[in-house]
Amino acid sequence: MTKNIVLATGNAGKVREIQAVLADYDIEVLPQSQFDIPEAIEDGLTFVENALIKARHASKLTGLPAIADDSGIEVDFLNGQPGIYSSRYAGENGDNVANNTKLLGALKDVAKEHRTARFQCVIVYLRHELDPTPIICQGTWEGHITESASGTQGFGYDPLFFIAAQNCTAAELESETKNQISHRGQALKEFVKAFSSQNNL
Ligand code: ITT
Repeated sequence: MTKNIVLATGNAGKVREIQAVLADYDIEVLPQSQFDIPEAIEDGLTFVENALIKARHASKLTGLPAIADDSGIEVDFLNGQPGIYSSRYAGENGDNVANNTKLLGALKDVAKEHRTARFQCVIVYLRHELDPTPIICQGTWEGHITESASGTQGFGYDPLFFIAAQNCTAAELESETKNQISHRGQALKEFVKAFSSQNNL
């Protein structure tokens, strides 16, 4: 039987990617925009805490199982910032262009070998609001920050995130390729494994 799960994110880029990966499974992923859910207060200090907060909030308000994604980019030259604050790096409204402009400015004149960075993603699944054994999966994607934006696919920092193995930015990848290799793709693969075994699929 198809399982209805609320997807606890207001980020359209995440919704696209998570729905695309989970489309192959017997899971109906319902974006939280279909429900009248106010934003959760993300006051955790880790991706894990924030993902749990968002999943619990959505599950509480819908009565459904919930998946949440908390993710961000760690830049080594900036001692791991913006990290959990990635969406709010240039201000509370989460403006991608402003975030990218701020990041390029922070790395102005920094040599390529010092521009290393990685995307982190934590996916959390709760069977219900008070689930004491959440499924928690993590993915990491290594790259470096370019000196200018390139590409139109994806979202967020993708136009600045260069992956040596693909010789292009994440925003220049086909969405299927990004979903196979990205931090989110890796975390979702783990999630599918754990979810399948929990549900005897
Ligand atoms: P929700 O909390 O509603 O899920 P959000 O965008 O605020 O949406 P996060 O707090 O997890 O989510 O912040 C993640 C930010 O990290 C996101 O807004 C991007 O700026 C960046 N990010 C995460 N994954 C990314 C990806 O695959 N490509 C580009 N940027 C990404």
